Amino acid sequence: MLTQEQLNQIRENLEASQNPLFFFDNDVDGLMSFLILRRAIGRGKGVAIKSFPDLKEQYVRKVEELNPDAIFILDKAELSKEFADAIEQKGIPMTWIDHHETKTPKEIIEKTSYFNSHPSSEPTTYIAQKIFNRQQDLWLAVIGCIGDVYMPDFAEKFSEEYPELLPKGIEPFDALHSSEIGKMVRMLNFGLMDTITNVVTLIKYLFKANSPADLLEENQYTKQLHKRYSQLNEFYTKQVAKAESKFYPESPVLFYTYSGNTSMSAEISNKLYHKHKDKLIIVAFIRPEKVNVSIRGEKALETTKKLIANIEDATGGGHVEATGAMIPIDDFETFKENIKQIL
Ligand SMILES: [Mn+2]
Repeated sequence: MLTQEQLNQIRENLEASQNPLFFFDNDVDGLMSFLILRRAIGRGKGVAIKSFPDLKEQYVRKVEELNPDAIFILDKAELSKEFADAIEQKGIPMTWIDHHETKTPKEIIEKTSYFNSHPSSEPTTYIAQKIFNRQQDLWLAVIGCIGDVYMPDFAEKFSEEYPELLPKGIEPFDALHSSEIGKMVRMLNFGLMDTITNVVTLIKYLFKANSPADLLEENQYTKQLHKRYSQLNEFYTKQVAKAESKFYPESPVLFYTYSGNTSMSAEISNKLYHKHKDKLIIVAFIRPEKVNVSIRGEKALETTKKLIANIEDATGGGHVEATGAMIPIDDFETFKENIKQIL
């Protein structure tokens, strides 16, 4: 975990900025880190990063449009040289807060104030909450941490107040799959998979929301979120059932491919891993040009590195038990061959 001094430094960087711009990873941990910091200082704009694996040059346009005096990058493992160079030239200070192992070269990292909790790897949300320790944001911090399968020390306090949302003593992986907090994580992850207009509306609502009930209750502000959740939850449930129907119980690998309008490999693979803890789970979303893969298992990171080693344009990484990878479609056969090889 970061030291108190490092947390103070981030706080100083935040408070020194009149017009901060936050780039956050497009998932619940990224979103909650942003919300917690934004709510604490009461100013700033947020943009979800959709480029993978790094924050790419295309986002320089956002910087030019919003003209911030400081940039904060949240929960993103990699930063592209093009983006870092362009921002350096503009003279805008960058603060980068993350918890993943990074492959970004040192000379690029040094263009930023870099804070990383790796290898203990507490989620970015956890770091964000520890900067200001605001009790009114505790519920958002719990959602963000559980989204990254991490049980924070402040969960106990939350469980005392909301035992029906997060039973005391529950394991984080079980919390993600069988508690109301887990449902809220999926609601927000699915809410992020919506049109930009709807995502902006959701984020603005969350600037002011006071408690879990403000999300769980259907009202004029949460109507779209609930609608999106039930649509995507149906798709998700179907994909999980389909994956299980194609699965040989004696095989150590559960490999599943799907396509459609929405990529939700992280959610599907999390669920499958929860139900089949002893297997290696590989879920692949096929796009016309590339395949997005989520891998779960005891040795997911080690296996991911092996599976993409001989594929030049593939990228992949993440945590010990949970990774993501991108494979060009032309190399997908090689990737499948590699799966057979490791069996
Ligand atoms: Mn994260």
